[in-house]
Amino acid sequence: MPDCQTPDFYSFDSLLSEDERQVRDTVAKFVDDRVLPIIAECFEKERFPSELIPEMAELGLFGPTLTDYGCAGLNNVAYGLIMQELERGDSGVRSFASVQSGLCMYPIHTYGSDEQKKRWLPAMARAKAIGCFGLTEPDGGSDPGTMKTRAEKRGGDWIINGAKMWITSGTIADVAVVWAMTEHGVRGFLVEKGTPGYTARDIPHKMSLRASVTSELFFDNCKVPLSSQLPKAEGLGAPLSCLTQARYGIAWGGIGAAIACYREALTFARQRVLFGAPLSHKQLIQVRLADMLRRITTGQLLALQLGRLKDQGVMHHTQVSLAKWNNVRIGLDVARDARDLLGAGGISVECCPVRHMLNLESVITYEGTETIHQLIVGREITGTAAF
Ligand code: TGC
Ligand code: FAD
Repeated sequence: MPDCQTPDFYSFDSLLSEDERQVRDTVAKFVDDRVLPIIAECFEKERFPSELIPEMAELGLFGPTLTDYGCAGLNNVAYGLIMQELERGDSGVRSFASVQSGLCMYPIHTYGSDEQKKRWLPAMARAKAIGCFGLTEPDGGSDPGTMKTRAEKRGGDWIINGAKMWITSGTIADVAVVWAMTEHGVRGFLVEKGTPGYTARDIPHKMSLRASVTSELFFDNCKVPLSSQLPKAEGLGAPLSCLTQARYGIAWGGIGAAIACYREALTFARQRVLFGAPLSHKQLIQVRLADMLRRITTGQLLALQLGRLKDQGVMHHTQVSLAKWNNVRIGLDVARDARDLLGAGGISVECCPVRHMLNLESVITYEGTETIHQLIVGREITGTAAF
């Protein structure tokens, strides 16, 4: 019998290894026990639940696909399942893990010097050091190749000037992975909290990702040693390769959010009696639930195949674009429909769909907007960039 509850309509579970299932179930339990009881209040009070960070580190959720330096060396499917479960809890919790792993530990592991790796990676895996990733600028995030932040070599130092905006974990980060234009093109730098000329400030009044820290970073003649440059990162391709890691995780995360909303809508439809029968007996409600299940099922299988390609080392970043676009769209559409299906109660943060719906408005914008991913796929099809 196909499982419509979990949901696992196409025996997705049977396509996973025992290890992958175990990782997923461990994180699912963490989300059920530790995230779900507090997350609505965090969202309402605009508070990131930083008390969960040590436990997430204990579970090995930071840099889990990396090797050595205290990282677990899991495969990419297991990593995707972690992201799915975290986002079933909240996009803000998944965001924190994405940034720490895909946007900070990954570039240090891939582009860093031995000293940088030894200094930061074990600490970041244990969450003794928190990272943020500064690429987007106030004048426009979709076209990072035109960034205005500059790094200039002066004697034995780099001098950084500019600003970054909408940076997840900015004010709580011990180290910022900052991308700046130099005379030789884009380069990456590790800027430590407390460096003179570097400040961070939170962006308040967000109606989305309220359980996540989002900040602005300012660099005013910020002097960092030459050794703070990521030596192997040359050109825009380096930060874009980090985005590929985070976008991959988001493709799984969108399904996690959709699953949470679908389950709540299904429970409600069974319990709510209107016009003499449970809502779930009405044709139009069944169509809506079936449509949610259809979206989730296709998104699960797409994410899994993407993960298998990544594990085989043959995944292309345009495939990640298609999956990020598709699966975040699924999450957002399911969340909006579930919100409506719950009626007036659906506008309360006591029900999860409105929180997921609002969160996913950020997720569909960050890591490349939906339009940018459509244009990336369009370029792949036609060979012409139409950005
Ligand atoms: P383009 O010519 O396409 O690329 C320059 C070089 O990079 C290579 N490349 C990639 N490599 C790896 N992964 C990718 N995804 C890559 N995309 C491109 C490319 O092959 C080329 O290499 P080479 O050797 O030929 O030089 O560059 P472009 O300037 O035309 O840009 C194209 C475009 C629009 C796709 C790119 O700028 C883009 O992706 N824009 C969107 C920016 C974005 O997504 N920003 C996200 C900021 S971080 C964030 O949002 C974090 S949210 C965190 C959270 O989860 O909380
Ligand atoms: P713009 O680039 O100004 O785009 C505006 C609109 O124009 C969009 O609808 C876009 O799709 C559309 N558009 C753009 N180009 C084209 C085109 N060629 N044709 C047609 N339409 C186009 N960034 C980081 O670097 N690090 C982070 O940690 C981070 N965290 C974030 C957290 C949150 C909560 C949010 C909301 C954003 C975060 N971002 C982060 C920034 C995010 O990556 C950018 O918001 C995103 O890349 C879009 O940039 P923008 O907001 O400047 O929009």
